Amino acid sequence: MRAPTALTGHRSSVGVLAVAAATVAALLVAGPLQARSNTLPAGNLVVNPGGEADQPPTDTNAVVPPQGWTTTGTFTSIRYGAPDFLTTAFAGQIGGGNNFMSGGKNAPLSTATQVIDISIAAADIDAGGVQAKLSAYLGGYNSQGDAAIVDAVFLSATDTPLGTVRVGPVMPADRQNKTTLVLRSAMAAVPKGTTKIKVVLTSTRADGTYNDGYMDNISLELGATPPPPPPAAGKPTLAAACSGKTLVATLKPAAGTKVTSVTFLVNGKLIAVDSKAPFTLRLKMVGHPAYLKVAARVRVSGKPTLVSKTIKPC
Ligand SMILES: [Ca+2]
Ligand SMILES: [Ca+2]
Repeated sequence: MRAPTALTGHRSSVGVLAVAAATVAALLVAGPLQARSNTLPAGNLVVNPGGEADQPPTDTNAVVPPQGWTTTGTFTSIRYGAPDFLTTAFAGQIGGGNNFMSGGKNAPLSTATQVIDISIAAADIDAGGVQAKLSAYLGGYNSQGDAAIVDAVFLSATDTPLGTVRVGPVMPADRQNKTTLVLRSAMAAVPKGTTKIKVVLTSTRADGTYNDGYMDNISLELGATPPPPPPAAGKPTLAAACSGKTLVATLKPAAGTKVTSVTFLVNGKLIAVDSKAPFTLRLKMVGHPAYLKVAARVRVSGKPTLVSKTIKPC
């Protein structure tokens, strides 16, 4: 913990040299969104998602609330390359532009809030067909426990919260005690009745005087919910046995599947087609070779499947 007197109180007397090496850590990335329907707004819906609309001075004690956001505490845009903060080299690695955002000077808790109107997509949302992807680069300073989170809160037309999706926090252990940002992303179904999404950036101070919960490139996108995968159909089973000198082969459909027709083959030769359950082949054993390969070609929900069995002749 730092004394509350230093102007930029996050500075450690011993840790400054460890700051330079910025590492892009292992990413936890959700999959791509499906193609959008016509009513879904395209691309990142967040305004000024990375502080690029702002002109913060190099004096990091300045508090420059990012445009497009309603802030509390000392939430601010900061220039990459400001002494003892994230470097311009790191900004280049993540497409961070000129600025990032932070909890700022002195406040233990700083927030920035933006409400996004998505009522244009209400019909798709109410049909249950929309998902949201939230992502952000999040991090902090050296080994300090200051951290940032981003929430997207789904709101009804009357501002009732219907659900939340969150990314972060990225704790010191998640960033190897380095001054850096790590990409985090998450997906969630947009609840029916949602007409707005409130995006809340929260920086929380744990150490020192400066609130070093850092973030950049906040992104919120909407996409169509992908169709559920078809249920994995079980395989039908083929039983073959002798009844006297007659071979009896029976095709048993897997549970929950609908078999419409079965074609029985013996040693590759089509013998019979049965389109009514029970699916059975009865074959008198006259002059067959030492072994028989009995096969059934089955159509399960329109998809062809082959099952076979090798038996001794009766
Ligand atoms: Ca701090
Ligand atoms: Ca930026």
